[in-house]
Amino acid sequence: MIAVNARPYPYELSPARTALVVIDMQRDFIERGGFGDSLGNDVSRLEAIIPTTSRLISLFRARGWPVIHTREAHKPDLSDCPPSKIRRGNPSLHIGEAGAMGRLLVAGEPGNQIVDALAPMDGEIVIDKPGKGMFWATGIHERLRDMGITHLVFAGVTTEVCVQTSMREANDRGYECLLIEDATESYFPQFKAATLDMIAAQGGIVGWVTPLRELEASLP
Ligand code: TIU
Repeated sequence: MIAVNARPYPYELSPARTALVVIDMQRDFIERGGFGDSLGNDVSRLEAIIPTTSRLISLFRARGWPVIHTREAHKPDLSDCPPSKIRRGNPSLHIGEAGAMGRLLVAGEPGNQIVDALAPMDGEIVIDKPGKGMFWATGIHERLRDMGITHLVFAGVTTEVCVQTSMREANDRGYECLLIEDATESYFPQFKAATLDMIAAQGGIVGWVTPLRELEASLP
C-alpha cells in the first residue's frame, strides 16, 4: 500500500487494484455551444483543469494502471433519457436538439467527444452513461470487479454533479475513493469547495480529497 497525504487522513492506495476515473471531460461541458452552455453556465472555468487532468492521466499510463473515461451520452433515439431530464431547467436547447457541436449529449456527436488533449488511448475503457452517476445503467461495477479494482481515483467535471454522484455510487459499492481536487471543476466555485469539504467530512464519509502534487509525491 502507498500512503497519499490527503484529507481527512492519508489515503492508502493499492497499486494493483487502483483505477483512474475521468468523468465527462467532453466538449458538451467545456466548450461554448454545448450542453453546459445551454443551461446558462459560464463554461470557461472548466477548461483550466485540462493540464492537471492530463498530468494525472499520464501518471497512471506511465505505470500501466487502468484509466477509465466517462461521457454523459444518450442514444440517438433518446430511449435512455427520461423526459424529466429533457425538460429540466427550461434550457435554451434541450438534450437531443442540435447545437453548435451537434445534438446535445447524444452519443457520436462532435460535442459528445472528450476534449482532444485528454483523448482516450486504445485499450482504455470509455463508458457512455445516461445518468449523472457512472454506475447507473453502465455495467461498470461488474467490469471493475472482474479487473480486481477496489480503489478509484476521480477527476473531471462537474465536481458537485457527475463527479460527486459517481463517487457516492462508488462509495456505496465498497470502493475506496480519492478525488484529485485540482483535476476537478465546477461552474460554481462555492459548490466545488463545499463538495470537497462534504466528501472528506465525518472522517471521510464519502472518501478522500487531495491535490495532484500529493499523489505525484507519493508514487514510486
Ligand atoms: N450541469 C452540470 O453541472 N453537470 C452535468 O450536467 N453533468 C456533469 O456533471 N457531467
